[in-house]
Amino acid sequence: MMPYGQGSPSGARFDMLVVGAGFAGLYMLHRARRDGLSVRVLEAAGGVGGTWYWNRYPGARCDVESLEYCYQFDEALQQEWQWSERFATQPEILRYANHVAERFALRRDIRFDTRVVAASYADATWTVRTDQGDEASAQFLVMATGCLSSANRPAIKGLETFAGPVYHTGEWPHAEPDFSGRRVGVIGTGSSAIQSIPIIAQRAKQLTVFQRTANYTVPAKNAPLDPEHVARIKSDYPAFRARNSLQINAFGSNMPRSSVPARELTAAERRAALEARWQYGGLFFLGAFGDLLLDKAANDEAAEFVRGKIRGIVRDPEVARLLSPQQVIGCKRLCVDTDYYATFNRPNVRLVDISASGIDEITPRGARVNGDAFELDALVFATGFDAMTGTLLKIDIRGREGRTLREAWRDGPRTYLGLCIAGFPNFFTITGPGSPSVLTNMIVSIEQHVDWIADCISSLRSNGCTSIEARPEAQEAWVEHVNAVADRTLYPQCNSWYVGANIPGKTRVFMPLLGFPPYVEKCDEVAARGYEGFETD
Ligand code: NA7
Repeated sequence: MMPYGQGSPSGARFDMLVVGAGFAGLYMLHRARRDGLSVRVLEAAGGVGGTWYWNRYPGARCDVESLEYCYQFDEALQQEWQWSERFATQPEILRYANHVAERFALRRDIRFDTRVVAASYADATWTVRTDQGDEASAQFLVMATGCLSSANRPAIKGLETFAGPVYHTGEWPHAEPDFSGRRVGVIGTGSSAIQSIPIIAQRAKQLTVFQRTANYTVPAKNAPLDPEHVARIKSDYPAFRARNSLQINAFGSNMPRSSVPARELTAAERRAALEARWQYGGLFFLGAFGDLLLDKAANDEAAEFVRGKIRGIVRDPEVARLLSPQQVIGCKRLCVDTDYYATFNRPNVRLVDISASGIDEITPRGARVNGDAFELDALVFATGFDAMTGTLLKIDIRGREGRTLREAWRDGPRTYLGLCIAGFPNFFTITGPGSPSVLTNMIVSIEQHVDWIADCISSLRSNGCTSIEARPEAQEAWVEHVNAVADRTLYPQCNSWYVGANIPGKTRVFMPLLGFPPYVEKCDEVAARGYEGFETD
């Protein structure tokens, strides 16, 4: 058996156990340790970084600007770290995560290569079992397991017979596959596919893209960061952060969402607004109108604008038609790309429409669709994740009286504030379902959750309490609130991973909560009212 971190025996007891050493787990460890708690982090991977450890596929990059996609809890850290591009690449973000781990001496309290398989609560203690066959226990258990950390590997007939290598973008090998001279197939056209396809197309002899649903993507307009822009931001970084935290998605104050609804603009003004944001690049496109995600007519106009761009870029009209999405724009996560549509003008790239009935089967030499055979040497699944709940439900989590999380969430996830679950005392989820999480700059949401959890534990301790648990009625009201907010928007209309539609059999529920600023206000208010909606003991 391996020790838990340096010098700690297996089976040891801590104040807090944290599952995951991505950005959430790293900051939770730092903050809880600073508050005087004994903490251990258990991490399945061989290093820190979470999402950015696993998603090493070619072209992987963040779609939130690098000056915002980083911690703000330490002014010296945010001043000293130098980002090189507007949107950081995966290797640069992973270097940053390692820098943070080094700078705050975090590794000594992290046990790597250790997957948590079970966690159960009894006698005011959480006991966690790992795939290394040992256990540890703690008063508090914090799940920092990420929202997109369980790869979705669809069961396609014959897959096991394929003669070549099979990859998943979310579990990319450390040794970069060599696609030169190879015929590569990519399944999926979500964000991971849209980032990797232009690069794979440059490396492979031939690239075949199997598309089930066309997706909207806007240009990143990525570029090296201008030192003057960086200096301006860094001259008052806290003020920049404060402006961003007032945005609905907790980022993007440099190009805020318009407050003007589309119907109050002339046709020429609407087009100019969309064109300006297309040229600016990135997710800001969705902020062109105040009601872009509220009003179908406003949304239709933005969607048609993108389809017009596709027709202008892609030379073959039939390929342009197939690449043109028909659903509401933005209700599946908008993608941000570099040269995605133009890649389909390359002679070595072909698009296969599988919207009617999917891939019939994988054979040793390729894939068969509608009776047509496509010869392939390597297969890339860019098929996404069992988002937000997948990783939590894979672990056998048992709360009071042995009740399992799987049972508690049979009809979809139910939480109070996306932080706690009735029946699961002293158990916290960082960026859990029911919190703004994936609709925001994740690092901002992570810091807000970690600080809330740490403050909550400090408050419990100073009041002589040992446990906290969400009340069922507060949880029910919260679930209703999350749904009511989503139902006022166009978000629930698509078959997105936000509603779990990408996973066969998953209960359809809109999982994240829209609106960072009111959410923060609510969390602060709950705390100020002595943890309203919670039972403390
Ligand atoms: P996504 O966005 O979930 O995309 C997955 C893609 O894979 C999407 O095009 C899916 O089509 C497709 N897919 C999923 N299952 C299948 C099957 N069985 N057959 C064919 N195609 C399939 O995952 P990503 O990794 O690209 O991005 C995840 C997030 O990471 C992204 O939103 C950013 O926040 C960063 P569908 O649309 O379901 O028809």
